[in-house]
Amino acid sequence: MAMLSFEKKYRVRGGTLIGGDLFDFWVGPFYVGFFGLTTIFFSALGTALILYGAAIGDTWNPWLINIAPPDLSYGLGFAPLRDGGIWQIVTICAIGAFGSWALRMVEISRKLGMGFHIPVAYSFAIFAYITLVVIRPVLMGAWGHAFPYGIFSHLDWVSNVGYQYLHFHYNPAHMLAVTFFFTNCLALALHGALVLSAVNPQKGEDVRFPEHEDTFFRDFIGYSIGTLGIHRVGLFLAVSAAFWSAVCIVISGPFWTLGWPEWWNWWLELPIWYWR
Ligand code: UQ1
Repeated sequence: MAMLSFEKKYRVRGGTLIGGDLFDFWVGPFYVGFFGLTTIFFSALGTALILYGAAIGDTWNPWLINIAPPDLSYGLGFAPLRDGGIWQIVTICAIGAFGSWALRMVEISRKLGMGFHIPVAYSFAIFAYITLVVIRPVLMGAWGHAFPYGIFSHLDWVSNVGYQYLHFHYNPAHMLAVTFFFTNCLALALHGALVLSAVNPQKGEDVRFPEHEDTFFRDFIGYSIGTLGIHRVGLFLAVSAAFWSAVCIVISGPFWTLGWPEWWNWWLELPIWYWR
């Protein structure tokens, strides 16, 4: 396996959270570590269970394979394998795999003496998933409130849960989440375009540096956030999108049971409409 010239210098011992030197090795370009092994264990077991669930299910059509959570009548108890138990173990495997993946990021960051921004950012995605399949179902008293693992089946779940609250787009936290997703998209498009326009010139042209990037935005909107600042904004927008997504679903049911359009009645009930 070819090694990039800098890899020799940075492939140093240490930084592990668990296991000391025992799992402190690489396979080809990949760092392994204790959490590399647990990632492989949970992903392999979870995938095998999904395949088993598909095998005892009605279809091999990849769009229609469905691993459903237990019926609401099971509450927060364990269900038999064929009755939602597979979904429960797959969920444990998914959380185990995502958590292991985050802790492997932590070990690699420690090894390299870097900040923990990457695992912290990724943990917002894990938090959003755990909100859907653990926190909200626990608050509502049944695993059956979680979403099923399947392409069409999870789309149906999203649609049905949305209509349960009449019009989900009136959910203020959903509004925030959507706004963060769109703004994140705008920021990454601006950033990608700006960097390419400066440092990937046509043949024969010179590379432009941050002074040019700053000047473009000073000329354009009177303000440049700077080369470090744009990455701070990007991280903030991205984790905020995941965070408010989690908030918008966890408040639907546990904290608000009516239609979301009705939530806005507080506005109509403000004592300022006297003159209407
Ligand atoms: C920006 O100001 C900047 O600093 C030079 C970047 O760094 C390369 C950028 O990528 C972008 C997109 C901007 C402009 C962004 C804002 C919020 C003014």
